[in-house]
Amino acid sequence: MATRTTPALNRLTPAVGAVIDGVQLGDDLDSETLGFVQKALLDHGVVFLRNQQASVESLWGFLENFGTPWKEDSFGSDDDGPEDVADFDFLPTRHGTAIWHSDSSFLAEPPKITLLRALSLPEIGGDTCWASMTAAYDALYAPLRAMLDDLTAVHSIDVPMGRMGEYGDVFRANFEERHASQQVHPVVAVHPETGRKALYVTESCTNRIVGLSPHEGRHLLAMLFEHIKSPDFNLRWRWSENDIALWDNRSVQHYAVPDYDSPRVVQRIIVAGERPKGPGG
Ligand SMILES: O=C(O)CCC(=O)C(=O)O
Ligand SMILES: [Fe+2]
Repeated sequence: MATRTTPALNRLTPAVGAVIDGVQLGDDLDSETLGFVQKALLDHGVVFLRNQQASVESLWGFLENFGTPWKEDSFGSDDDGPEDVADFDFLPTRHGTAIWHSDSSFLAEPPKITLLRALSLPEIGGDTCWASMTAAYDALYAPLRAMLDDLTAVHSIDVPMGRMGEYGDVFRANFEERHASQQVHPVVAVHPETGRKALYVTESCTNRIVGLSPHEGRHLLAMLFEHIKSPDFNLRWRWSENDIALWDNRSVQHYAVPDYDSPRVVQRIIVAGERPKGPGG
């Protein structure tokens, strides 16, 4: 039977983020409530739902409304199911995600959506920040936006893996069996559903702009990386157990603050995405 709810939405900042109350995520949402969540995600880039108790199977079923779910670390294996989603402690890998990024942008087809549920948290610390790449793009001077619209950039797994020390080597070995270590993506990606433009270069993975000299590219990227960190475009979420964050990697980036040294256990599921397209197609 479909679950009947009265959803309510509270925005966190003008640029990014909203809390949804009155919805228990799962595979039995009625179509109106599902549409409410889908629209909120498109409108606000990241949505938060508190006290979410649904089973992993049921969350997986919920995500099937958005596309094809994958387990958190598969980087595109063919036959994931909810039984593959293991509870994951971020403690050992926390420095790898303490840098602004959009998930796995080093893939040809990066995941479009990520779902994270906090299971067990440090007493303090371990907040996560999200920033709107649409707002960051819109805030740039028009001639600069026009220039960026025509550029592409190289995203490489080497940069984040280097930050993860010994864990990086294990990830890289598994990854390289299936994928090239770098991809070229547009600097400005057009969201396939909203048609809005968003900056799509990340401090985590983007190491070069195609066609620019090394010093031009380095300085342009440094300027953009500084720009997207502005508090004008971002929020900081203080987690409680059983919070779910659901975000759209095509319109936001995130940064996990590594200021904790006790276990921080989550469940994480991603939804397969498409190759990003620039304004020129
Ligand atoms: O630790 C976190 O809150 C988020 C880590 C991260 O970057 C991710 O799950 O994609
Ligand atoms: Fe991430």
